[in-house]
Amino acid sequence: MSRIVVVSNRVAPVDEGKASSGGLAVAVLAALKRAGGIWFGWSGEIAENSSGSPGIRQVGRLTYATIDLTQRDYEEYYNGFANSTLWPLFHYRLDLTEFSRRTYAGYLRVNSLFASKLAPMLRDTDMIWVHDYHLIPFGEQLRQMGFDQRMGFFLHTPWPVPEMLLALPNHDSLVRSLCAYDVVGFQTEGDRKAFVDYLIREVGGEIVDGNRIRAFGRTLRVEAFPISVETREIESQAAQSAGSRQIERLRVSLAGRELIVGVDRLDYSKGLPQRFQAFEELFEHYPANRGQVTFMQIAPPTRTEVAEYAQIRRELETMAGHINGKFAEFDWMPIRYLNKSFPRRRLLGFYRCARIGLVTPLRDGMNLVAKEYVAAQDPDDPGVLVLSRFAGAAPELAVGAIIVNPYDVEGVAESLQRALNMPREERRERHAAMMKVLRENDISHWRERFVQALEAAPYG
Ligand code: GDG
Repeated sequence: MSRIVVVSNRVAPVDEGKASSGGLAVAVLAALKRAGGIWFGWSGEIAENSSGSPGIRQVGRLTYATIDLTQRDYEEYYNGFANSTLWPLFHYRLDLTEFSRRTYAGYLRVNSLFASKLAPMLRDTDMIWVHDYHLIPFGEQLRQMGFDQRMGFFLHTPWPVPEMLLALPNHDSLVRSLCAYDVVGFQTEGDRKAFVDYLIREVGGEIVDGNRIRAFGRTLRVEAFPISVETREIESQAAQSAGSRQIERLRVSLAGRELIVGVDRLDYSKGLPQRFQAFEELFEHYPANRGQVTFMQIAPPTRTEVAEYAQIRRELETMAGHINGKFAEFDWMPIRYLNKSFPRRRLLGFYRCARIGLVTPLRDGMNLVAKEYVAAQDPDDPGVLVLSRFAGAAPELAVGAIIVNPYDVEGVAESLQRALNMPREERRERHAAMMKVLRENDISHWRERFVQALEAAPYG
Protein backbone atom coordinates (compact mmCIF):
# COMPACT_ATOMS: atom_id res chain seq x y z
CA MET A 1 0.00 0.00 0.00
CA SER A 2 1.36 3.42 -0.94
CA ARG A 3 1.96 5.97 1.78
CA ILE A 4 -0.22 9.07 1.68
CA VAL A 5 1.38 12.49 2.05
CA VAL A 6 -1.13 15.20 2.89
CA VAL A 7 -0.08 18.79 2.29
CA SER A 8 -2.20 21.67 3.60
CA ASN A 9 -1.58 25.20 4.76
CA ARG A 10 -2.09 24.23 8.40
CA VAL A 11 -1.64 20.84 9.99
CA ALA A 12 -4.37 19.92 12.48
CA PRO A 13 -2.96 19.70 16.02
CA VAL A 14 -2.17 16.15 17.02
CA ASP A 15 -5.11 15.85 19.44
CA GLU A 16 -7.57 16.84 16.69
CA GLY A 17 -7.80 13.19 15.75
CA LYS A 18 -10.24 12.80 18.61
CA ALA A 19 -13.90 12.36 17.84
CA SER A 20 -14.52 15.75 19.46
CA SER A 21 -12.83 17.54 16.57
CA GLY A 22 -14.00 18.40 13.06
CA GLY A 23 -14.64 15.96 10.25
CA LEU A 24 -11.83 16.93 7.90
CA ALA A 25 -9.08 16.41 10.46
CA VAL A 26 -10.61 13.07 11.41
CA ALA A 27 -10.92 11.99 7.77
CA VAL A 28 -7.41 12.96 6.82
CA LEU A 29 -5.99 11.30 9.90
CA ALA A 30 -7.95 8.12 9.16
CA ALA A 31 -6.43 7.99 5.67
CA LEU A 32 -2.94 8.62 7.03
CA LYS A 33 -3.22 6.09 9.83
CA ARG A 34 -4.50 3.41 7.48
CA ALA A 35 -1.76 3.76 4.89
CA GLY A 36 0.92 5.43 7.04
CA GLY A 37 2.21 8.75 5.87
CA ILE A 38 3.09 12.37 6.41
CA TRP A 39 0.99 15.45 7.12
CA PHE A 40 2.99 18.44 6.02
CA GLY A 41 2.22 22.17 6.38
CA TRP A 42 2.87 25.46 8.11
CA SER A 43 3.36 25.29 11.87
CA GLY A 44 1.39 28.51 12.39
CA GLU A 45 4.59 30.07 13.78
CA ILE A 46 6.44 33.11 12.47
CA ALA A 47 10.26 32.86 12.61
CA GLU A 48 13.25 35.06 11.71
CA ASN A 49 13.97 32.81 8.75
CA SER A 50 12.44 29.73 7.21
CA SER A 51 15.67 27.97 6.24
CA GLY A 52 15.61 25.27 8.94
CA SER A 53 14.50 21.65 8.55
CA PRO A 54 10.83 20.82 9.20
CA GLY A 55 9.80 20.17 12.79
CA ILE A 56 8.96 16.48 13.05
CA ARG A 57 6.57 14.73 15.37
CA GLN A 58 5.98 11.00 15.06
CA VAL A 59 2.69 9.45 16.18
CA GLY A 60 2.62 5.74 15.31
CA ARG A 61 3.00 5.40 11.54
CA LEU A 62 2.11 9.01 11.01
CA THR A 63 4.67 11.82 10.72
CA TYR A 64 3.67 15.42 11.31
CA ALA A 65 6.13 17.74 9.57
CA THR A 66 5.78 21.50 9.87
CA ILE A 67 7.75 24.54 8.82
CA ASP A 68 7.75 28.10 10.09
CA LEU A 69 7.20 31.12 7.85
CA THR A 70 8.81 34.54 8.02
CA GLN A 71 6.73 37.66 8.60
CA ARG A 72 7.16 38.53 4.93
CA ASP A 73 6.02 35.07 3.80
CA TYR A 74 3.01 35.34 6.06
CA GLU A 75 2.01 38.74 4.72
CA GLU A 76 2.56 38.02 1.04
CA TYR A 77 1.47 34.40 0.82
CA TYR A 78 -1.16 34.03 3.55
CA ASN A 79 -2.73 37.44 4.20
CA GLY A 80 -1.78 38.56 0.69
CA PHE A 81 -2.34 36.37 -2.36
CA ALA A 82 -4.25 33.55 -0.61
CA ASN A 83 -6.65 35.60 1.50
CA SER A 84 -6.79 38.99 -0.25
CA THR A 85 -6.73 37.73 -3.86
CA LEU A 86 -7.82 34.12 -4.27
CA TRP A 87 -10.34 33.91 -1.41
CA PRO A 88 -12.43 36.94 -2.48
CA LEU A 89 -12.06 36.11 -6.19
CA PHE A 90 -13.15 32.50 -5.71
CA HIS A 91 -16.15 33.78 -3.70
CA TYR A 92 -17.20 36.17 -6.50
CA ARG A 93 -16.14 39.29 -4.61
CA LEU A 94 -14.16 41.10 -7.30
CA ASP A 95 -14.85 44.31 -5.39
CA LEU A 96 -12.68 43.01 -2.53
CA THR A 97 -10.02 41.33 -4.65
CA GLU A 98 -6.54 42.85 -4.54
CA PHE A 99 -4.10 42.24 -7.36
CA SER A 100 -0.39 42.62 -6.71
CA ARG A 101 2.68 41.12 -8.37
CA ARG A 102 4.51 41.30 -5.06
CA THR A 103 2.02 39.04 -3.22
CA TYR A 104 1.83 36.65 -6.17
CA ALA A 105 5.62 36.34 -6.14
CA GLY A 106 5.42 35.67 -2.37
CA TYR A 107 2.74 33.01 -2.95
CA LEU A 108 4.95 31.22 -5.50
CA ARG A 109 7.99 31.56 -3.24
CA VAL A 110 6.21 29.93 -0.28
CA ASN A 111 4.81 27.15 -2.49
CA SER A 112 8.34 26.49 -3.70
CA LEU A 113 9.59 26.55 -0.10
CA PHE A 114 6.95 23.97 0.88
CA ALA A 115 8.00 21.76 -2.06
CA SER A 116 11.72 21.96 -1.31
CA LYS A 117 11.20 21.16 2.39
CA LEU A 118 8.95 18.19 1.71
CA ALA A 119 11.10 16.80 -1.16
CA PRO A 120 13.75 15.02 0.94
CA MET A 121 11.04 13.15 2.84
CA LEU A 122 9.32 11.68 -0.24
CA ARG A 123 9.45 8.10 -1.50
CA ASP A 124 8.83 7.06 -5.11
CA THR A 125 5.58 5.24 -4.36
CA ASP A 126 4.02 7.97 -2.21
CA MET A 127 0.67 9.48 -3.18
CA ILE A 128 0.50 13.20 -2.50
CA TRP A 129 -2.82 14.86 -1.60
CA VAL A 130 -2.71 18.65 -1.57
CA HIS A 131 -5.48 20.77 -0.05
CA ASP A 132 -6.91 24.12 -0.93
CA TYR A 133 -6.26 27.43 -2.61
CA HIS A 134 -3.12 28.28 -0.66
CA LEU A 135 -1.22 25.53 -2.43
CA ILE A 136 -2.32 25.44 -6.05
CA PRO A 137 1.23 25.75 -7.51
CA PHE A 138 2.72 23.27 -5.04
CA GLY A 139 2.41 20.23 -7.32
CA GLU A 140 3.98 21.99 -10.29
CA GLN A 141 6.89 23.03 -8.10
CA LEU A 142 7.47 19.40 -7.12
CA ARG A 143 7.20 18.26 -10.75
CA GLN A 144 9.82 20.84 -11.75
CA MET A 145 12.12 19.29 -9.15
CA GLY A 146 11.72 15.94 -10.95
CA PHE A 147 9.05 14.22 -8.83
CA ASP A 148 6.59 12.08 -10.80
CA GLN A 149 4.57 10.63 -7.93
CA ARG A 150 0.79 10.54 -8.13
CA MET A 151 -0.47 13.91 -6.99
CA GLY A 152 -4.01 15.03 -6.29
CA PHE A 153 -5.44 18.40 -5.37
CA PHE A 154 -8.74 19.15 -3.64
CA LEU A 155 -10.20 22.65 -3.61
CA HIS A 156 -12.36 23.43 -0.57
CA THR A 157 -13.68 26.73 -1.97
CA PRO A 158 -15.78 27.32 -5.08
CA TRP A 159 -14.02 27.51 -8.45
CA PRO A 160 -15.25 30.63 -10.25
CA VAL A 161 -16.70 30.80 -13.76
CA PRO A 162 -14.22 31.82 -16.50
CA GLU A 163 -15.52 35.43 -16.69
CA MET A 164 -14.57 35.89 -13.05
CA LEU A 165 -11.25 34.06 -13.22
CA LEU A 166 -10.12 36.08 -16.22
CA ALA A 167 -9.90 39.13 -13.96
CA LEU A 168 -6.87 37.54 -12.31
CA PRO A 169 -3.77 38.83 -14.13
CA ASN A 170 -1.94 35.49 -13.76
CA HIS A 171 -4.96 33.23 -14.35
CA ASP A 172 -3.16 31.21 -17.04
CA SER A 173 -0.13 30.31 -14.97
CA LEU A 174 -2.34 29.48 -11.98
CA VAL A 175 -4.46 27.11 -14.08
CA ARG A 176 -1.41 25.61 -15.76
CA SER A 177 -0.03 24.75 -12.32
CA LEU A 178 -3.30 23.04 -11.39
CA CYS A 179 -2.88 20.83 -14.46
CA ALA A 180 0.34 19.43 -12.99
CA TYR A 181 -1.81 17.27 -10.68
CA ASP A 182 -3.17 13.87 -11.77
CA VAL A 183 -6.50 14.35 -10.00
CA VAL A 184 -8.14 17.72 -9.43
CA GLY A 185 -11.16 17.57 -7.15
CA PHE A 186 -13.88 20.17 -6.68
CA GLN A 187 -16.81 20.40 -4.28
CA THR A 188 -19.61 20.43 -6.87
CA GLU A 189 -20.40 19.65 -10.49
CA GLY A 190 -20.78 23.40 -11.03
CA ASP A 191 -17.20 24.07 -9.92
CA ARG A 192 -15.91 21.20 -12.04
CA LYS A 193 -17.74 22.51 -15.06
CA ALA A 194 -16.43 26.05 -14.53
CA PHE A 195 -12.87 24.70 -14.52
CA VAL A 196 -13.38 22.52 -17.60
CA ASP A 197 -15.05 25.44 -19.43
CA TYR A 198 -11.98 27.56 -18.78
CA LEU A 199 -9.64 24.84 -20.05
CA ILE A 200 -11.63 24.34 -23.23
CA ARG A 201 -12.27 28.01 -23.98
CA GLU A 202 -9.02 29.61 -22.92
CA VAL A 203 -6.24 27.08 -23.41
CA GLY A 204 -7.59 24.60 -25.97
CA GLY A 205 -8.14 21.79 -23.44
CA GLU A 206 -9.81 18.63 -24.75
CA ILE A 207 -12.04 16.13 -23.03
CA VAL A 208 -10.42 12.70 -23.44
CA ASP A 209 -13.30 10.70 -21.98
CA GLY A 210 -15.64 11.11 -19.03
CA ASN A 211 -13.74 12.98 -16.37
CA ARG A 212 -10.36 13.01 -18.07
CA ILE A 213 -9.17 16.11 -19.80
CA ARG A 214 -6.00 16.98 -21.69
CA ALA A 215 -4.45 20.41 -21.24
CA PHE A 216 -0.93 21.88 -21.12
CA GLY A 217 0.44 18.57 -22.46
CA ARG A 218 -0.88 16.51 -19.55
CA THR A 219 -3.95 14.36 -18.95
CA LEU A 220 -5.71 14.84 -15.64
CA ARG A 221 -8.86 13.57 -14.00
CA VAL A 222 -11.23 16.37 -13.00
CA GLU A 223 -14.10 15.40 -10.75
CA ALA A 224 -16.55 16.60 -8.11
CA PHE A 225 -16.04 15.11 -4.64
CA PRO A 226 -18.60 16.84 -2.38
CA ILE A 227 -17.05 16.88 1.09
CA SER A 228 -19.21 15.70 3.97
CA VAL A 229 -19.37 15.10 7.70
CA GLU A 230 -19.00 12.14 10.06
CA THR A 231 -22.77 11.55 9.98
CA ARG A 232 -23.09 8.70 12.51
CA GLU A 233 -20.78 10.22 15.09
CA ILE A 234 -22.63 13.53 14.90
CA GLU A 235 -25.98 11.77 15.38
CA SER A 236 -24.87 10.08 18.57
CA GLN A 237 -22.81 12.98 19.95
CA ALA A 238 -25.63 15.48 19.38
CA ALA A 239 -28.09 13.22 21.19
CA GLN A 240 -25.69 12.92 24.14
CA SER A 241 -24.89 16.61 24.17
CA ALA A 242 -28.58 17.56 24.17
CA GLY A 243 -28.89 15.94 27.59
CA SER A 244 -25.95 17.86 29.06
CA ARG A 245 -26.15 20.52 31.76
CA GLN A 246 -24.97 23.26 29.39
CA ILE A 247 -27.69 22.55 26.85
CA GLU A 248 -30.26 22.38 29.60
CA ARG A 249 -29.12 25.91 30.58
CA LEU A 250 -29.69 27.03 27.00
CA ARG A 251 -33.20 25.53 27.04
CA VAL A 252 -34.09 27.19 30.31
CA SER A 253 -32.83 30.54 28.98
CA LEU A 254 -35.06 30.21 25.92
CA ALA A 255 -38.13 29.86 28.14
CA GLY A 256 -40.08 27.94 25.50
CA ARG A 257 -39.20 30.24 22.60
CA GLU A 258 -38.07 28.83 19.26
CA LEU A 259 -34.34 28.98 18.51
CA ILE A 260 -32.79 29.80 15.15
CA VAL A 261 -29.08 29.00 14.98
CA GLY A 262 -26.28 30.23 12.71
CA VAL A 263 -22.65 29.08 12.98
CA ASP A 264 -20.04 30.61 10.69
CA ARG A 265 -16.50 31.85 10.76
CA LEU A 266 -16.80 35.64 10.73
CA ASP A 267 -16.28 35.97 6.98
CA TYR A 268 -17.87 38.20 4.34
CA SER A 269 -18.66 35.14 2.19
CA LYS A 270 -21.13 33.86 4.78
CA GLY A 271 -23.83 36.48 4.13
CA LEU A 272 -24.19 37.54 7.75
CA PRO A 273 -25.39 41.15 7.22
CA GLN A 274 -28.12 39.95 4.85
CA ARG A 275 -29.03 37.23 7.37
CA PHE A 276 -29.39 39.79 10.17
CA GLN A 277 -31.57 41.90 7.88
CA ALA A 278 -33.75 38.89 7.11
CA PHE A 279 -34.20 38.30 10.82
CA GLU A 280 -35.22 41.93 11.30
CA GLU A 281 -37.64 41.53 8.39
CA LEU A 282 -39.17 38.50 10.12
CA PHE A 283 -40.26 40.77 13.01
CA GLU A 284 -41.32 43.61 10.74
CA HIS A 285 -43.42 41.51 8.42
CA TYR A 286 -44.61 38.81 10.82
CA PRO A 287 -44.88 40.69 14.14
CA ALA A 288 -46.45 37.72 15.93
CA ASN A 289 -42.90 36.35 16.15
CA ARG A 290 -41.78 39.20 18.40
CA GLY A 291 -40.95 37.83 21.80
CA GLN A 292 -41.38 34.26 20.48
CA VAL A 293 -38.15 33.58 18.55
CA THR A 294 -34.47 33.90 19.45
CA PHE A 295 -31.66 33.92 16.92
CA MET A 296 -28.25 32.75 18.15
CA GLN A 297 -25.40 33.53 15.77
CA ILE A 298 -22.02 32.06 16.64
CA ALA A 299 -19.27 33.77 14.64
CA PRO A 300 -15.69 33.17 15.77
CA PRO A 301 -13.39 35.84 14.27
CA THR A 302 -10.84 34.71 11.64
CA ARG A 303 -8.15 36.38 9.51
CA THR A 304 -8.26 39.37 11.78
CA GLU A 305 -5.27 40.98 10.06
CA VAL A 306 -7.12 41.37 6.77
CA ALA A 307 -8.92 44.74 6.76
CA GLU A 308 -12.25 43.47 5.33
CA TYR A 309 -12.65 41.12 8.28
CA ALA A 310 -12.38 43.95 10.83
CA GLN A 311 -14.85 45.89 8.71
CA ILE A 312 -17.52 43.17 8.64
CA ARG A 313 -17.11 42.63 12.36
CA ARG A 314 -17.92 46.30 13.04
CA GLU A 315 -20.86 46.15 10.66
CA LEU A 316 -22.39 43.14 12.41
CA GLU A 317 -21.92 44.62 15.88
CA THR A 318 -23.83 47.68 14.75
CA MET A 319 -26.61 45.61 13.17
CA ALA A 320 -27.03 43.30 16.18
CA GLY A 321 -27.16 46.34 18.47
CA HIS A 322 -29.72 48.01 16.22
CA ILE A 323 -32.03 44.97 16.03
CA ASN A 324 -31.80 44.24 19.74
CA GLY A 325 -32.38 47.92 20.58
CA LYS A 326 -35.41 48.02 18.33
CA PHE A 327 -37.21 44.84 19.39
CA ALA A 328 -35.87 43.68 22.78
CA GLU A 329 -38.10 43.50 25.82
CA PHE A 330 -37.01 43.49 29.44
CA ASP A 331 -37.21 39.68 29.43
CA TRP A 332 -36.25 38.85 25.81
CA MET A 333 -33.35 39.64 23.51
CA PRO A 334 -33.92 38.77 19.80
CA ILE A 335 -30.26 38.21 18.79
CA ARG A 336 -27.55 36.48 20.75
CA TYR A 337 -24.43 37.35 18.82
CA LEU A 338 -21.33 35.51 20.00
CA ASN A 339 -17.85 36.28 18.64
CA LYS A 340 -16.27 33.17 20.04
CA SER A 341 -15.95 29.47 19.44
CA PHE A 342 -17.39 26.57 21.41
CA PRO A 343 -16.32 22.94 21.90
CA ARG A 344 -17.65 20.85 19.03
CA ARG A 345 -19.88 18.69 21.20
CA ARG A 346 -21.64 21.75 22.61
CA LEU A 347 -22.15 23.09 19.11
CA LEU A 348 -23.89 19.83 18.18
CA GLY A 349 -26.17 20.24 21.19
CA PHE A 350 -27.00 23.80 20.07
CA TYR A 351 -27.92 22.50 16.62
CA ARG A 352 -30.23 19.89 18.10
CA CYS A 353 -32.03 22.50 20.20
CA ALA A 354 -32.68 24.78 17.25
CA ARG A 355 -35.94 24.70 15.29
CA ILE A 356 -34.13 26.29 12.34
CA GLY A 357 -30.54 26.02 11.05
CA LEU A 358 -29.99 29.22 9.10
CA VAL A 359 -27.18 28.82 6.56
CA THR A 360 -27.14 31.63 4.03
CA PRO A 361 -23.70 32.17 2.49
CA LEU A 362 -23.41 34.38 -0.57
CA ARG A 363 -20.97 31.75 -1.90
CA ASP A 364 -19.54 28.69 -0.18
CA GLY A 365 -17.50 25.74 -1.39
CA MET A 366 -19.67 23.27 0.53
CA ASN A 367 -20.67 24.51 4.01
CA LEU A 368 -20.29 21.76 6.55
CA VAL A 369 -22.47 23.53 9.12
CA ALA A 370 -25.52 22.78 6.94
CA LYS A 371 -24.68 19.06 6.97
CA GLU A 372 -23.79 19.03 10.67
CA TYR A 373 -27.09 20.74 11.54
CA VAL A 374 -29.09 18.06 9.72
CA ALA A 375 -27.11 15.15 11.18
CA ALA A 376 -27.54 16.58 14.71
CA GLN A 377 -31.36 16.67 14.64
CA ASP A 378 -33.71 14.45 16.60
CA PRO A 379 -35.25 12.36 13.78
CA ASP A 380 -38.53 12.24 15.65
CA ASP A 381 -38.89 16.02 15.98
CA PRO A 382 -36.29 17.57 13.68
CA GLY A 383 -35.63 21.21 12.88
CA VAL A 384 -35.66 22.75 9.42
CA LEU A 385 -32.60 23.69 7.38
CA VAL A 386 -32.92 27.03 5.57
CA LEU A 387 -30.09 26.93 3.05
CA SER A 388 -28.62 29.31 0.48
CA ARG A 389 -28.71 28.21 -3.13
CA PHE A 390 -25.11 29.43 -3.33
CA ALA A 391 -23.75 26.90 -0.83
CA GLY A 392 -22.06 23.87 -2.38
CA ALA A 393 -24.29 21.78 -0.11
CA ALA A 394 -27.47 22.97 -1.88
CA PRO A 395 -27.53 20.44 -4.74
CA GLU A 396 -27.29 17.53 -2.27
CA LEU A 397 -29.62 18.93 0.41
CA ALA A 398 -32.32 20.42 -1.83
CA VAL A 399 -34.26 17.18 -1.20
CA GLY A 400 -35.20 18.46 2.26
CA ALA A 401 -33.95 21.97 2.93
CA ILE A 402 -35.83 25.17 2.19
CA ILE A 403 -33.57 26.68 -0.45
CA VAL A 404 -33.29 30.47 -0.41
CA ASN A 405 -31.59 33.30 -2.25
CA PRO A 406 -29.61 35.07 0.50
CA TYR A 407 -29.77 38.41 -1.32
CA ASP A 408 -33.58 38.27 -1.18
CA VAL A 409 -34.02 39.43 2.40
CA GLU A 410 -37.83 39.32 2.27
CA GLY A 411 -37.75 35.87 0.70
CA VAL A 412 -35.51 34.58 3.51
CA ALA A 413 -37.86 36.08 6.12
CA GLU A 414 -40.77 34.35 4.39
CA SER A 415 -38.88 31.03 4.46
CA LEU A 416 -38.16 31.49 8.18
CA GLN A 417 -41.86 32.04 8.77
CA ARG A 418 -42.65 28.89 6.79
CA ALA A 419 -40.06 26.87 8.70
CA LEU A 420 -41.33 28.11 12.06
CA ASN A 421 -44.80 26.88 11.16
CA MET A 422 -43.91 23.68 9.38
CA PRO A 423 -45.88 20.63 10.60
CA ARG A 424 -43.88 17.91 12.30
CA GLU A 425 -44.70 15.30 9.67
CA GLU A 426 -43.24 17.46 6.90
CA ARG A 427 -40.18 18.20 9.00
CA ARG A 428 -39.63 14.48 9.52
CA GLU A 429 -39.96 13.69 5.84
CA ARG A 430 -37.56 16.43 4.83
CA HIS A 431 -35.06 15.40 7.48
CA ALA A 432 -35.20 11.73 6.47
CA ALA A 433 -34.55 12.63 2.82
CA MET A 434 -31.47 14.65 3.76
CA MET A 435 -30.19 11.98 6.15
CA LYS A 436 -30.31 9.43 3.36
CA VAL A 437 -27.92 11.62 1.38
CA LEU A 438 -25.66 12.20 4.38
CA ARG A 439 -25.51 8.49 5.22
CA GLU A 440 -24.54 7.59 1.68
CA ASN A 441 -22.00 10.37 1.30
CA ASP A 442 -20.34 10.79 4.68
CA ILE A 443 -16.78 11.96 5.25
CA SER A 444 -15.31 8.44 4.97
CA HIS A 445 -16.98 7.96 1.61
CA TRP A 446 -15.56 11.30 0.44
CA ARG A 447 -12.04 10.35 1.52
CA GLU A 448 -12.24 6.88 -0.01
CA ARG A 449 -13.44 8.22 -3.35
CA PHE A 450 -10.60 10.73 -3.55
CA VAL A 451 -7.93 8.25 -2.49
CA GLN A 452 -9.24 5.68 -4.99
CA ALA A 453 -9.12 8.24 -7.79
CA LEU A 454 -5.53 8.99 -6.86
CA GLU A 455 -4.62 5.29 -6.69
CA ALA A 456 -6.04 4.80 -10.18
CA ALA A 457 -3.83 7.56 -11.65
CA PRO A 458 -0.96 6.31 -13.82
CA TYR A 459 2.49 7.19 -12.49
CA GLY A 460 6.20 6.80 -13.04
C1 GDG B 1 -14.05 25.75 4.07
C2 GDG B 1 -14.95 26.18 2.91
C3 GDG B 1 -16.06 23.95 2.99
C4 GDG B 1 -17.42 26.82 13.36
N1 GDG B 1 -17.52 27.47 14.53
C5 GDG B 1 -17.10 26.62 15.47
C6 GDG B 1 -16.72 25.42 14.86
N2 GDG B 1 -16.94 25.57 13.56
C7 GDG B 1 -16.75 24.50 12.57
C8 GDG B 1 -18.07 24.04 11.99
C9 GDG B 1 -17.63 23.42 10.68
C10 GDG B 1 -16.40 24.26 10.33
O1 GDG B 1 -15.99 24.94 11.49
C11 GDG B 1 -16.74 25.29 9.28
O2 GDG B 1 -16.87 24.66 8.05
P1 GDG B 1 -17.66 25.30 6.85
O3 GDG B 1 -17.73 24.27 5.79
O4 GDG B 1 -18.99 25.75 7.33
O5 GDG B 1 -16.86 26.60 6.40
P2 GDG B 1 -15.30 27.08 6.18
O6 GDG B 1 -14.61 27.22 7.49
O7 GDG B 1 -15.39 28.31 5.38
O8 GDG B 1 -14.61 25.88 5.36
C12 GDG B 1 -16.29 25.46 3.00
C13 GDG B 1 -15.03 23.56 4.04
O9 GDG B 1 -13.82 24.32 3.90
C14 GDG B 1 -14.66 22.07 3.92
O10 GDG B 1 -14.27 21.75 2.63
O11 GDG B 1 -17.27 23.30 3.29
O12 GDG B 1 -17.11 25.82 1.91
O13 GDG B 1 -15.15 27.59 2.93
O14 GDG B 1 -17.22 22.10 10.86
O15 GDG B 1 -18.70 23.16 12.89
N3 GDG B 1 -16.26 24.33 15.51
C15 GDG B 1 -16.18 24.45 16.88
N4 GDG B 1 -16.51 25.59 17.54
C16 GDG B 1 -16.98 26.69 16.88
O16 GDG B 1 -17.30 27.70 17.52
N5 GDG B 1 -15.72 23.40 17.58
